[in-house]
Parts: sequence; structure tokens; C-alpha cells
Amino acid sequence: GSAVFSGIQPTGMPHLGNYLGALRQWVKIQDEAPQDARLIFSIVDLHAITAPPRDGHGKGEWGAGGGGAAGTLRRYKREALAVLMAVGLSEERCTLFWQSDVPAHSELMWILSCQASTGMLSRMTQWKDKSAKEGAPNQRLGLFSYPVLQAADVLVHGATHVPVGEDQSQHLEFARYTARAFNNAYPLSPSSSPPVLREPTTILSPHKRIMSLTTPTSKMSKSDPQGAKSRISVISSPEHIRKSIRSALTDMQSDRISYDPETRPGVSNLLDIFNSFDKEARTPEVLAEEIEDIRTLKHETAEAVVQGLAGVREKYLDIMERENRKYVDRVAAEGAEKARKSADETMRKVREAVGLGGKC
Ligand code: AQP
Repeated sequence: GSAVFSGIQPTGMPHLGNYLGALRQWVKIQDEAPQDARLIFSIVDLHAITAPPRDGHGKGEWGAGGGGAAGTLRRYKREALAVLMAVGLSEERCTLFWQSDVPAHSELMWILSCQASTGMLSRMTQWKDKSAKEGAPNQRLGLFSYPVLQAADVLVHGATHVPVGEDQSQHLEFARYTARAFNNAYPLSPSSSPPVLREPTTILSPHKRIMSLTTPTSKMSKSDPQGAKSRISVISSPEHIRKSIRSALTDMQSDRISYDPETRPGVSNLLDIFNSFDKEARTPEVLAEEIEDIRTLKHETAEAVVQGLAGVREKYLDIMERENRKYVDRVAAEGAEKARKSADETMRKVREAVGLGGKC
């Protein structure tokens, strides 16, 4: 049967970009997928530790679980899992789990590393961008091999479909290539049997990248050094959403609205956001014609976002409180159980094909 896998890093409170580029798409998949399709969504904490954790929104009251980097990561993990449920993913229908609870991800990563091409890895745009920032002597292996872990995430569950943003399509291509390399290195007999690893199909998010509210030429990001002003978290209050959008950077070119992401990134970003939530599904170009001036654009965009995210904040707060704040941990434990079963099925075949583990 078919299986969907995708992940989000617990590197801070998910924002509008994560929502429109990923989470909303996941909910749509859940609502439309055939009943027998497995839906697996992971909070990828092993990926998150490729960057030092940032304490993005102060010591929250959910900070239980120790201080320092570990405490921050634990808090982000709980928050991310609660957000997944708050935006509409069902913990019963889906497998929701913390990646590090399923060691098979790391095990398969090592096995794939033995096939993965370093030449291909060094051409990954994300590696080039992130490693350039770190400077040559400090570049770390985990950042370089990030796509190998991502390939393992997908392949270990035998995913047939992987919804991602455009920036991730290169990594998915790498995952397919690496699966093929593994299957060629470890052919099965009889040769007619299906290969051990299944090559997944990419489902590209239909949405444009959402840009930062303060620097609309870079994407909205949990790690934006400009901080909370640059993004709208999915659990922002209506007042906060209105205030953030009111202070979003636009331009002085003209008070008239026009859609041109190249020359008017700030205004165009607001039009893209508006379009993403518009009930009448008007294109950014049509919205640009209909809206009078920047003040109105900001006002109407804010109202569309407030409506689009209505209920998420309340549901999130409720989930965090349930069972004396233990509910999220219970969901994670149950998710991990399901995910381990799903991964073990693949790992049994992988180990057998390679000659690892078990009887000699
Ligand atoms: N600005 C964005 N617009 C549209 N989609 C976005 N995504 C991220 N930012 C935008 C999509 O969200 C999913 C989960 O992302 P992630 O947390 O795994 O990693 P990321 O892409 O690196 O997200 P951030 O917010 O920028 O986090 P940090 O700062 O930690 O790197 C992905 O499908 C991604 O495409």
C-alpha cells in the first residue's frame, strides 16, 4: 500500500511558512488519502541538532525537562507535536513521533552512508548555503550528511509519497539515487522480487515560499536572526497577527498595489499570504488590482490570516494542558511504537540483504 512520510524540525515554534508550505498540505493529504494509506509525520530532532538550539521565545512554561540545550530541544519537540495536532492531524489516523525514538533511522543512515555519493552531497544547495556560513575549518559532518539521514527517514518507512517544499526536492532526488545504489549493491534473488528499498515520489507543495516580514528577500524561518518580528507563529493571537502584519516591511515605491516579487518583495509577500487564505481563491495579481493601498492590504491580509488560523491557538493550549501536561508525551510514545513497527519491517529486509544482525 501507499505510505506518506514527511518531517519538521523542532527548531522553534512553527510559523506561517511551515504551515502553508507543509503542515496544511499534510492535513489535506490526511483528509484525502485512502483509508489504507499509512501517514507518517515525524518531529525530526536528530536533524535539529545539526544547529545549536536557539531559545526563540523565552523560557516558556512548558520548559520542564531540564535546562540548557537539552531543555530547549525537549520543549521545542513537545510544542511541535502539539502544533501538528492543533492544525488538524489526527494522532489516531497518523503516526506522529519524535525521530530519535526510532533508532532504525540512524541505523539505516549508516548503511546508506556506505553507498551515498560525497560528490552529490557536496552539490546540495542547502549544504553550500549553510556550510558557507560556518566557514571551512568548522564545517561539521552532520550538516554534510543531513540528506543521508533524510533519505533514511523516508526509505525506512517504505514511503511512496513525500510532500516537501521546493527547497527539499534536491534532497529527495538524492534519496532516490541512494536507494537505487543500495538496491544495485544488494540485489535479491530471485531477481524478480521487488527491491528492498522503494523509491519515493516527491509531492511538491503548491505554495510559494513565504518570506520574512522584516527582510522579505529571505524566507520566513524559525532561525531568522531578526527574531519574532520576522515571522508569525501558528499560535499567535489575533492581536499579535494584526500587529506583526501592520509592521511588516513593504516599500515606498507607490501606495498603489502591484504584484512583482522581484521588485516589490514585501508587498508581494503579503499578497501571497493573502492569496493562500483567500476564500475566493483570488490570485495575487487580482488581489493587487482590487486592493486600494498598502494600509488596506495589510488590514485585509491580517484578517485573512486571523481567520485562516482561527482555533489553532486554543486547540494548542488545550492539548498542552491535557492529562496534566502529559498528553503530548503519551501521543509521542504511542507514535514511536507504531513507527518502530513500520521501520522494523524494512530493517529486517535491509539487514538480511546486507548480511547484518541475526544469525550467521
Ligand atoms: N518560509 C517558508 N515558506 C514555505 N515553506 C516553508 N518551510 C519552511 N519555511 C518555509 C517548509 O516547512 C517544512 C518544515 O521545515 P523544517 O522545520 O524541517 O526546516 P526549514 O525548512 O529549515 O524551516 P525553518 O523554519 O527555516 O527552520 P530553521 O530555521 O530551523 O531552518 C519544510 O517542508 C519546509 O519546506
